[in-house]
Amino acid sequence: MSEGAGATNRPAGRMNGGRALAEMLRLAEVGPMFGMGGFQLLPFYDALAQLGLRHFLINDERCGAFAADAYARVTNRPGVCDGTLGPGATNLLTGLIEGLNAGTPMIALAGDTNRAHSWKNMTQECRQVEILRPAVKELIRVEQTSRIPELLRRAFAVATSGRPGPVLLDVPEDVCHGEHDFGSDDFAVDPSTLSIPARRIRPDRADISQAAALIARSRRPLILVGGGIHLSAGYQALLSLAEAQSIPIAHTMSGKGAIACTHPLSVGLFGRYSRIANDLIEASDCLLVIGCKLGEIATKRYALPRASIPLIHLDILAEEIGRCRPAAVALWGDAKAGLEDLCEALADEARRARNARTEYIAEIPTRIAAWREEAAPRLNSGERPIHMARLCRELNDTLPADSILVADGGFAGHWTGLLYDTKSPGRRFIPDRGLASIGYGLPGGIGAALAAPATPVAAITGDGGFNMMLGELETARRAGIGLTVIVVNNAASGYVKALQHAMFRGRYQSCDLVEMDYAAIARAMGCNGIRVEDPDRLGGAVREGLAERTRPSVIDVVVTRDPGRMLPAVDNRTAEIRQGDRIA
Ligand SMILES: Cc1ncc(C[n+]2csc(CCOP(=O)(O)OP(=O)(O)O)c2C)c(N)n1
Ligand SMILES: [Mg+2]
Repeated sequence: MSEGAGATNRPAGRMNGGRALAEMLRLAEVGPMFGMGGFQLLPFYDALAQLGLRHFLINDERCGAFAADAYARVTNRPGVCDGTLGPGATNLLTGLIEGLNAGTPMIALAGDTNRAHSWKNMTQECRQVEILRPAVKELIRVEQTSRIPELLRRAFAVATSGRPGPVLLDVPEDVCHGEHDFGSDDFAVDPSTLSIPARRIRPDRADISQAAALIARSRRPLILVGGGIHLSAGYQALLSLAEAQSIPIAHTMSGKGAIACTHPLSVGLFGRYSRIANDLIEASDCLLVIGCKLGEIATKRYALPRASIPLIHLDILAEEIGRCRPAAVALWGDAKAGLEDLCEALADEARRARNARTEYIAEIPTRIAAWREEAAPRLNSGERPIHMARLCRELNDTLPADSILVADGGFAGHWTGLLYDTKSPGRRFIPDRGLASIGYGLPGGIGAALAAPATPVAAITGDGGFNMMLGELETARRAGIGLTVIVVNNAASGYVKALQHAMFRGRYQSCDLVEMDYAAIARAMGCNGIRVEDPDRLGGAVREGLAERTRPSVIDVVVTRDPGRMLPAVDNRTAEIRQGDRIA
């Protein structure tokens, strides 16, 4: 193990478990942490104060986990969150599963009962270890104060290796409050485990040759990229392969930013909603799937791609390959490493390949232009209530190239997934597609804004998702961040309402919300609040929000209430589309 930068900075001597936790996190140079205290972890909180580490009280531990997840996605360093015994720990659950499914490196701490009294109906006690275990990549129960540094070291190694994920340290009260004489060697930190990607593996050479041969033979190859490209930071390798071989790139919601959406080889989102990418998939003769699970949304509920199209599947998790579609060639390895190897294996072919694919590549601007023309009335719509496509276009026009957009689970994520354009490669569009919970937008925006204080950060969320998390506006204000929250106000649990419209002939149940003025609510909470009903005012409102650097802004956007016009396009789960519905 490398000595690391912190080697001279290690503590030694008698200290309690909470202090040992905080010292290790200090040495690991973690960023701001998110949690809510309780008796069990108070020595940890005390140590945070003494060491001057940043920790934010959050109003719901789920939000702490969401904020830590977004922090990690922006910085590539593990996000840290904590919850106290019982309800604090169980509230972490949803956020941890988001991180588990999305491959986000996270360290979570949960206080647990004093073992002298466990199972005697202690207040807040529950079987939290069993509840949380399947929600994380590894759950480590800490049984001795003396082992805290070692097990936290293990937590970082697990969180950042392979497909990254959250690791939970379950810390009994007596372990946290108990003391031990530590030596400075106990606090060794392995710097190579503190950020992702940690330790790359390369696919097998023979498999690379096979994949290269398949690509070389193909006339219409297409790259389908998922969130794994961000975890691997494989942007340059992806671009090199695509440009050298003339292979267009389509992305999932999580994979957006693999290549700038504005790049000529980007064909946009594929799956449930698509501009031109689904058509290109259907016409392809070789699909190269990179860091992508090919789950329900990416495959339009397993309708895409046709089984006859050979598929090369590159993934860091061997068991993910072929799960939903058999792979003609399985490449087990890191995305960047695998793309570099493919690029090298195909280098001699590059000129011939580009020549052979000239007509294929020339189709793309034509197809995009046709799509743009067809979509123009929506993208430029002046209608009131505001059209979602117009909102997305205004975001494209207004958000600077280096800005980050966090997108919540409802229409906010699906519409921007389809229509929002990143202008440079990188993780600048952050949707919570791991578990697709609503409510991620605001806390995710907090995590992203704290991770990139100099960067313009906006979060787009539904009104339902915002209602769920309203309390975190207080957190955002207390943190003094210039986060811009865009509320897609359709006075409904809109996706549900749209599905009830399409599938149940408008028999609506439990999908309407009270019409609220979220700008007024924001102002009452000491934030900037702007309500926008006129689409021509959207750009100015977003610019005003971004200009606020020390307090959050809420832009309440009144969008369509008509459930027949809410979906970005036909959702192929709905069998029936009625006359008058817009099917994008
Ligand atoms: C925690 C959670 N509950 C339920 C759902 C199912 N769901 C998906 S979209 C949606 C509608 C959410 O309403 P809102 O946040 O207002 O977004 P809208 O669809 O109206 O844009 C719901 C309930 C979910 N994804 N997450
Ligand atoms: Mg809504």
